[in-house]
Parts: sequence; C-alpha cells; structure tokens
Amino acid sequence: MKLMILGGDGFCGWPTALHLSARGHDVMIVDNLSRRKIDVELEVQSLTPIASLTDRLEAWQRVSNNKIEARILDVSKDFDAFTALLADYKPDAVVHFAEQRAAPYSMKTAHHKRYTVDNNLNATHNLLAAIVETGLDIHVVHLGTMGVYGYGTAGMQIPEGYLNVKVDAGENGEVETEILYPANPGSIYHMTKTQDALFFQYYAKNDNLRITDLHQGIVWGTQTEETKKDPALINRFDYDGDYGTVLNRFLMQAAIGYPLTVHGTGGQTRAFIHIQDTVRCVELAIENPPERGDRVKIRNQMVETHRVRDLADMIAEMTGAEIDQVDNPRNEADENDLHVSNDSFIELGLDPITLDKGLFEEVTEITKKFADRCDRRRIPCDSLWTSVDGNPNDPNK
Ligand code: NAD
Ligand code: USQ
Repeated sequence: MKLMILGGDGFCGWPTALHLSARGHDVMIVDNLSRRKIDVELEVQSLTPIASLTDRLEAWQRVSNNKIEARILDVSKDFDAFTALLADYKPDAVVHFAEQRAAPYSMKTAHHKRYTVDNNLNATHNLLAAIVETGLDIHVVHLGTMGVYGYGTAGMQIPEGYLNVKVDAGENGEVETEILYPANPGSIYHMTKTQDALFFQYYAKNDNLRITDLHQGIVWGTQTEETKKDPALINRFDYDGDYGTVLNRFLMQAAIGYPLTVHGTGGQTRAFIHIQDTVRCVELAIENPPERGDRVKIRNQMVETHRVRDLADMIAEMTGAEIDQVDNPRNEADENDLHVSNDSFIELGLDPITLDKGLFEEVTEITKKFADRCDRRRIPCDSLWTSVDGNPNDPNK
C-alpha cells in the first residue's frame, strides 16, 4: 500500500513509519518538526539522542534498502500544499499523529491552550476536507486517546467508542439505542481529541469517508524492532514535566536516583500500551479498514490498566528507588477504577507486551544508558491545571 504518516517524526509516528516500511509498504512522512521546536522552547532534549530527520531517513535506507520519503509541511496551516500533496501521492491510507499531544503543555498558558486547539482541530479538519477535495477514497487512521472517555466509569467496562443506552421515550415506552460514548476530557489537549471525534462522525456520515479512530492509552517503552537496527534510528524518550508520560518518567527517575513523582495519592488508574504494540496495532487497523458508508470504526488501543501508585511500587521494588508523593498539579480524580474493552485488537491477533515482560530491558538498555543526558531541573511538572491559589483539586471550583 501507499501510506502517508502525518507526524511521522514523533514518538509514535517514527517507529510506525519504519514498521510499515519494513512490511513492504511505500511510506511518506509529513511533519512540520514542531515537536523538535517545542523542545527548544522548553529547554529540554529527548533522553535518547535523536538524529535529524534527514539522518534518520538515510540510516533507514542503509539498513533496510527501503526509501521513506518526507515532506516538511504544517497540516494545520498549509491546506493548499497539503491537498496538492495528497492528490499527487494518492495514498491508500493516511495515519494521523500530527497533533500537540501533551496534556500539561496544553494547560500552561492561554497561548498554549490556543496553540493546541488551533493546531489539533485544524490539522484534523484539514485532512478530512482535503480528502473530500481530492475525491480520493483514502482510509484515515487517527491516533486518539483513552482520555476522551474520562476515567471514572462507575465499575462498567468502557466499550469501543459506542454505548448502548435505554431511554425512557414516554408513551413509546423504553427505547434502546447506541450513542457515541459521552465525551469527558480532562485537559485542553484531551478536549481537542473529543472534538476530532465529532469531525470524524460528520465526515463519515456526510462524505462516506472511511475512518478508524484509535483510542490509545499511555504509550511506554522506547525502541521497536526497527528502531534498534541503527543508533541513528533510535526513538525519542520524553522525561520532562510536560511531555514525559508517567511510566517512562518513573523508569528514568529510578535510573538517576530521583524519587518517583507520584501525583497526590497515586490512585489514578490509566491504560497502557508498549510502543511496539502501538506500531503493530496501527498496521492491523490499516489492514482492516471500514467500508465506505460505515460509521467511524473505533478501537481501544491499550493492553493493561494500572494505578499510578502501583506502578511506582513496582519500579521501586525493582530498582530500590524512593517514592515522593507530590501535590497534584492537575485537576483530576485522586482515585478511579478503569475497565476497558480491547477485544477488537485481540481478535485481530495482537499478542501484547505487558509490563512484566518489558520493564527490565527498558531500564537497563535505555534509561541507565542515557542517564547522564537528563537535566534534573526539567523533571518537576510545573504546568498547573488552575491558576487559583490553593488546592487545584478543590471540587468546589
Ligand atoms: P509527538 O509530539 O512525539 O509527535 C507528533 C508529531 O506530529 C511531531 O513530530 C510533530 O512535529 C508533528 N506535528 C504536530 N503538529 C503538526 C502539524 N500541524 N503539521 C505537521 N506535523 C505536526 O507525539 P506522539 O507521542 O508521537 O503522539 C502522536 C499521536 O498519538 C498524538 O496525536 C497523540 O494524541 C496520540 N497518543 C499518544 C500517546 C503517548 O503516550 N505518546 C498516547 C495516546 C495517544
Ligand atoms: N502522573 C504522576 N506523576 C508524574 C506524571 C504523571 O503521578 O510524574 C500521573 C498524572 O497525574 C496522571 C497519570 O499519571 O494521572 C497519567 O499522566 P501522563 O502524563 O502519563 O498521561 P496523560 O497526561 O494522560 O497523557 C498521555 C499522552 C497523551 C495520551 C494519553 C493517553 O501524553 O498524548 O492521549 O496519555 S490517556 O492517558 O489514556 O488518555
């Protein structure tokens, strides 16, 4: 197939591009390098030394004999150039990773909120409008988030996108129907993903676009089979207070002897998936598209759920690290349960990597190896969810 990867220079996009190229597909990366520029803004670098995009692509051609093409383009702004590129390249599928994905970054200031909304909503909408403009039948595979559901489910299992409900219809009695699971975002970033979902519903209904929305949990790990093949192919590893995600942060903190930063009681339960499974799931989603006229296909892309304090305990036991319960900078429930259905990928043959299988390798091969690249000043999370003094979790606010 011919595949276009929007955001193909990022943490999930780069290993996905390599994986799909290794499977024999023609791959083109489209990226505006905004993630690298945000590192400059935040005065931080990936824990792993990442090569320039040009060096990455040359290294991939050297080790695989496959050429990945790349275009530097802002999907949220350069609509005409992007539409022309789509019309010229004629991909069978576009995988859309090209959004600002850090919740803390999206909450920093009004500027960061507006940037996240402008960038993410326009990138998604430009992609959909451009496909309609070209008249091509292109399958869109979007990377969404488990966070669209919210995390408090009162004991029920989160279904894959749609919820069966019974409604009291007065004299017509009880009516059963299926609705899009009610959106409950916990940050401006997560809110953009809930709004993406409405764009998808509309374009699937009005223009018969074929769309898969992958509701992904927190990705952990660094390397995949392909990124291990050459030092210039290494994937990025974010550890800072804005972009570092919880499990990778804890692994890095343990490696440098920094007490694990558990927010509040650590009772937050979240869904997790290893980066190797991310790339496999995207491949499975591409191979199993919806038909034209189908509703948006929503798949939950996660493997297991864990409570933050249990992760901290697990890593502390494995490494001897200390645990520090810090004030929670976020406005989120201190404690929640989370049960998630991931039947759709399991049925397609995903054989998932679980924490118990992968953690040790991650600690020794990545976090310890690159520990001296860490700037400890960048570890604390200083983006607050509310600007009001006092406890940001006060339920009265
Ligand atoms: P990332 O920031 O590492 O990568 C995103 C890439 O998109 C970057 O290379 C960036 O330069 C590019 N980009 C952003 N806006 C663009 C634009 N307007 N035009 C062109 N390129 C643009 O993020 P990631 O961790 O790889 O996440 C990718 C996607 O997966 C995101 O949409 C995110 O919401 C989703 N996701 C990520 C995780 C995770 O834990 N990392 C979990 C669930 C879902
Ligand atoms: N947390 C800590 N200590 C830390 C960092 C985080 O306790 O040092 C807590 C947070 O308060 C939160 C949980 O860990 O309760 C998860 O935080 P995170 O930063 O690992 O993940 P999150 O902000 O939810 O965002 C990440 C990705 C985002 C993706 C989302 C999937 O950055 O792109 O959409 O995971 S999900 O969480 O399933 O919605």
